[in-house]
Amino acid sequence: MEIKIYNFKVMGDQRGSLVSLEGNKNLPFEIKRVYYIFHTLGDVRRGCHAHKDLKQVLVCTSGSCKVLLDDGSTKKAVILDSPTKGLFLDKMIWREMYDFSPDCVLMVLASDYYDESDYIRNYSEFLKGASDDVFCSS
Ligand code: T46
Repeated sequence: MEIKIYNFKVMGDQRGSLVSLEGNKNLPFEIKRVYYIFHTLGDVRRGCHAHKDLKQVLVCTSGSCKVLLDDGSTKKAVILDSPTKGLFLDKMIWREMYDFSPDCVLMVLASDYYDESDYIRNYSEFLKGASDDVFCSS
């Protein structure tokens, strides 16, 4: 599984720093939704699901957290600890976010509106879908 991290261009001057995110420019899709996760307790795991179609980019605008990515055959963990880094989460990737620092603000840019029917919240169901995906693309 390839992990795609975007290193955003920082526009800085003596006043501080600025990052600009634009759909279909420095992000790989049109942005239809933005949400952010904050005040998360350090010992909880969030996510624990996959999406059938949704694509997202995760940016830790403050603090840090870890993200486990699982494509059904490989698992990789990534630390997000900079507002200049964006982690691409493709469809059909099981994700778990954990080890949130107290000041963590995790901003998520999403390719579509909220739709509960796009979630796969059962790991066995995800594995079946992931292996179907492999079968279809071979
Ligand atoms: C994901 C990871 C990275 C909404 O009403 N609208 C929304 O846009 C979202 C994202 C959530 N909700 C509701 C659904 C639940 O009642 O907010 C509640 C918490 O959502 P959830 O338990 O799905 O949150 P996480 O942190 O487990 O997962 C979220 C996203 O849902 C998910 O798409 O990939 O962050």
